[in-house]
Amino acid sequence: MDNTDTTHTLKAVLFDVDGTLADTERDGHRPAFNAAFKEFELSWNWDIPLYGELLQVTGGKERIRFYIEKYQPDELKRNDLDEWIASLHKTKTRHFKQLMEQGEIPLRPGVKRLVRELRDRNVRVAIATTTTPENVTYLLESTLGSHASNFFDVIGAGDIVPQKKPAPDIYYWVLGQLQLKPSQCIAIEDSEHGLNAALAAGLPTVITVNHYTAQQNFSGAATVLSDLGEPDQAFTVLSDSPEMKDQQFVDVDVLEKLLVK
Ligand code: XBP
Ligand code: MG
Repeated sequence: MDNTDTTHTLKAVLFDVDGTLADTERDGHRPAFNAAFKEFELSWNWDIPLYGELLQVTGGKERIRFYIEKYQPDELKRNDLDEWIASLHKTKTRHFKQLMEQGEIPLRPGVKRLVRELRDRNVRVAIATTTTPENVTYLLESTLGSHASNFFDVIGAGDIVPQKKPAPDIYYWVLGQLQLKPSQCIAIEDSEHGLNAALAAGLPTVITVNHYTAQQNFSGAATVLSDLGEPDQAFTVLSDSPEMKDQQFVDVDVLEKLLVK
């Protein structure tokens, strides 16, 4: 590598939240949606397989609408449909907060270690997610402590951009806030929609798969891993990635290698 070439020095890592920082979808968002449905006296129940199908639509309000269109079309007759969905979703966010406060959803392997290393090595840390901004705070505070949001230089979340992933809008927004080029950054994602959003913004992307995303198409990813790994808990490499040879976990040095690949 040409050490004078600063365009290929890692300046920031942009983390997705749901499924990447923590397994929030199955045991966080899904039960929160179900609790909101109950509070609204709806007989709807999003079980684990159905929620997997619904994850093709990103964003909670958008996901509820998609479900109504497909499975509860009678509700489309409501003349206050938009407001009703917004209110149902607000209730879901309250339940999600309660679940996070119970502290039962841990960060995925390697997340805390890597965030700390990035900060120690002056690589900026950012978030790019479709989830509601409050949810990011709830998760970070329940896992990293009450000042956790301060560890992140930029937090891009929810409705601040017109289009959610797989559109690249949220990544463009975060890159704009960081005032960095995509060639100076790496995205970490868990899903095909997330990968497509990051790639469309020009970002090299590391995938850490989970229960819902393991079978998805990750072509174009810099590498596909089981998780970020820990020194005593090696990741599994799921793609053909020479940079990952002899590597047990993701650290700043290996991210630098992925940047120039
Ligand atoms: C996450 C999402 C979110 C959550 C729910 O996608 O799609 O909608 O499921 O959050 P990604 P809200 O990980 O790609 O950002 O209900 O707050 O929208
Ligand atoms: Mg995700």
